[in-house]
Amino acid sequence: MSDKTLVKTTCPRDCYDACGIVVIKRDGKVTKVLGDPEHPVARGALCGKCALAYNGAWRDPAQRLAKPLIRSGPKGSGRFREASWDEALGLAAERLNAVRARLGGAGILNTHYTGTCSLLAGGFPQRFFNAIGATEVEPDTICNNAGHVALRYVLGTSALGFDPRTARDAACVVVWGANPSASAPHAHKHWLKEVPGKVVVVDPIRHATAEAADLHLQLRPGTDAALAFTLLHVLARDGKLDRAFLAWSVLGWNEIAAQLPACTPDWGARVTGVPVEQIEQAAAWYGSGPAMLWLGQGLQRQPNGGNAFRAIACLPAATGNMGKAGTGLYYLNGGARRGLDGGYLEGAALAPEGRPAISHMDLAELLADPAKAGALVSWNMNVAASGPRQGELRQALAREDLFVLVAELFMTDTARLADVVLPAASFLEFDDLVSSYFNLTLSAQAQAEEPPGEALPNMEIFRRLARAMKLTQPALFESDRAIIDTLLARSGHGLSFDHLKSVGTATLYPEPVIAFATGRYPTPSGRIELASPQAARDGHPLAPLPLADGPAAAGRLRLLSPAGPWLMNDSYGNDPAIQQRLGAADITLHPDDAARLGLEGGQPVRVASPVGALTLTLKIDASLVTPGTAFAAKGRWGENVNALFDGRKSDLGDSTAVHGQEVTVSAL
Ligand SMILES: Nc1nc2c(c(=O)[nH]1)N[C@H]1C(S)=C(S)[C@@H](COP(=O)(O)OP(=O)(O)OC[C@H]3O[C@@H](n4cnc5c(=O)[nH]c(N)nc54)[C@H](O)[C@@H]3O)O[C@H]1N2
Ligand SMILES: Nc1nc2c(c(=O)[nH]1)N[C@H]1C(S)=C(S)[C@@H](COP(=O)(O)OP(=O)(O)OC[C@H]3O[C@@H](n4cnc5c(=O)[nH]c(N)nc54)[C@H](O)[C@@H]3O)O[C@H]1N2
Ligand code: SF4
Ligand SMILES: [Mo]
Repeated sequence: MSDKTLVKTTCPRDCYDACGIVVIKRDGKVTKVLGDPEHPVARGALCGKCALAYNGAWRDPAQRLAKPLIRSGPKGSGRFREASWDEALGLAAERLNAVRARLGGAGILNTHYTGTCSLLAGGFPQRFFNAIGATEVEPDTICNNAGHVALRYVLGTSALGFDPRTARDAACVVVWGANPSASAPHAHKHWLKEVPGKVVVVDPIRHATAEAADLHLQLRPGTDAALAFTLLHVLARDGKLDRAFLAWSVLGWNEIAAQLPACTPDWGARVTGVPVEQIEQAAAWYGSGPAMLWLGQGLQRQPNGGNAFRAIACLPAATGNMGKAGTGLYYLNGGARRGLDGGYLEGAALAPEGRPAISHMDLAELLADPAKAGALVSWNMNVAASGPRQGELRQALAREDLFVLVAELFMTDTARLADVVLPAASFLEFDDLVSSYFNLTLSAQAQAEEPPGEALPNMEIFRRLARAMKLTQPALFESDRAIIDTLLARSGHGLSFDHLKSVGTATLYPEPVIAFATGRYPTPSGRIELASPQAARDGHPLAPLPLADGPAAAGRLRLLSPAGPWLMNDSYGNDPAIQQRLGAADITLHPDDAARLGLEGGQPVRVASPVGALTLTLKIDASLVTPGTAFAAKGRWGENVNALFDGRKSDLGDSTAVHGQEVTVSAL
């Protein structure tokens, strides 16, 4: 009889769902990783990609890095020799300390992001980078910073969204520029299906969530602010404004109202491509309320994404769809909602005054400059796959005198360009905490097995690196368990880690929490600031404008490259079962565009931008995209869509405008 045990843990990927997991062990060895049937989100099933990867590449000894590696061939050759931790860390410490002596801590660039979003493995290494004053390559600039900056102007915070459970009281849920069918598979499959009211999706792509919705507004990319102003025009025309709410809780309605007469449904339909009847229907459902609004991250990765966010955020303010059951706006629910002390976790107090930070959009250029960049440390991130200007970035990473240190699970494109590669443990191999950015829960990540070979969790990697560099601040050496206990104690929920491990996930509040129920907002005026004096002081328009990007220049298409269902950012591209489902890297065009370009489905095409070119297989689909727009999902290994992205910034937060990229598509 074999001895079967179960370990409850949590998926720490950058995903709205934060699924509970059950790990099945037989005779001490992990045999299967499954969704936890008792977990309210997972309901017994992982998403397709994790079901494959956690039972595939992530537990495949042939794929996992198990020993520290030191480069033994030319840069980028992929030739490494195995080394002891002492030797690898000794070399890294010597090189990093030499850069500090020459350029100061700022000469060391720190890139990190969503490899794991568990709290310690995602946050503790920041103590090290704060202590040495490294240049922070601001993680959110490659993902969601425009939205953060926009919502901080409007609401004073971007991290206090609706509690998803309040959807039971909603007559309408609008999903605007998010694609739960890929990025939040369980919210798509269960939460949205169980919403009692109407579901409206606003997205240039007809993805599975749009397909399943009551109404899909398939607008042209970058026309969202114009659509929002048109909806406001209709709401005002039909007497659906909440005058009392506007008077008490909103600053700057006059600046918005003054712009509405021109934003007629005919105008809106013309610039957005959405038929008048659909605009009217969406306004009627949203305006009748109670209505909820989910602002996606894809939406703000546009040249005017910040303005779009500010414009859309006028909708709940104008209709009073805030501060009551079944209403609200959601972008992210941050750690502070769970009482998590991020400053303590990341060692904010260790940072020197004015620690430098740059945008990912500027990384390739900075890295190429020996007078400014002496070393790059990359952990939780495959920056050679996820960052813009991929060709230039990879060339800069291969610079002979740049020291590149990578902590990874796998030999990624970035690791291949490293001087030293440190093997990291996966989430199945150490204890941690996970906090969903959608649901108001807190979960345990529990160790289910030992890491392969000599791999170590990020925390221990950076404790050892700090020691090798002769750093002495005690916070750099605090133990995992002490940090977990302190975080839990400070959170004020009375949770012990042992209890959390036994239940997997704790629901922190028994009833739905209504955000902004007091009617006060953490803005300077205490109100929702549709007109933001702070934005004006920062050199931005006082209030949002009804902007719409025009169609792509003649001969070009607007390329959207958001998440697909089978990859998780730049992870899982090395899993054979996932590769099989993905097939060849592809791009989807509308049949009108394909016909105009003389192209046929299935043929290889050359996709080019001013910064790079790629060969992709052509797919043709009359409903997925509208004419003028192309779709190619992000996240492939090897050269990928980011070879085409020129690194343009959005209007706020020095953030990525990747979905504003225009490309040409031609026969090979
Ligand atoms: N074209 C295009 N590009 C995009 C986007 C887009 O929409 N279009 N989206 C952007 C967005 S939203 C984001 S967030 C970024 C994400 O970009 P990345 O952060 O680069 O992607 P991830 O796949 O989340 O994580 C990278 C690596 O972390 C590793 N990893 C996992 N767990 C651990 C661990 O415990 N320790 C260590 N050391 N490593 C670990 C994984 O093996 C993986 O290789 O990409 C951006 N790039
Ligand atoms: N399967 C899977 N899940 C993931 C990820 C993944 O890579 N794969 N990545 C994770 C990460 S890091 C993030 S940030 C989240 C992001 O998850 P989401 O918030 O869902 O954002 P995206 O998937 O990037 O893009 C969502 C939608 O934005 C749309 N969009 C693009 N331009 C515009 C526009 O101009 N207007 C409007 N209205 N919509 C537009 C795209 O067509 C896309 O359907 O997902 C997380 N979950
Ligand atoms: S990636 Fe998301 S959907 Fe998939 S298992 Fe993890 S939390 Fe669940
Ligand atoms: Mo992201």
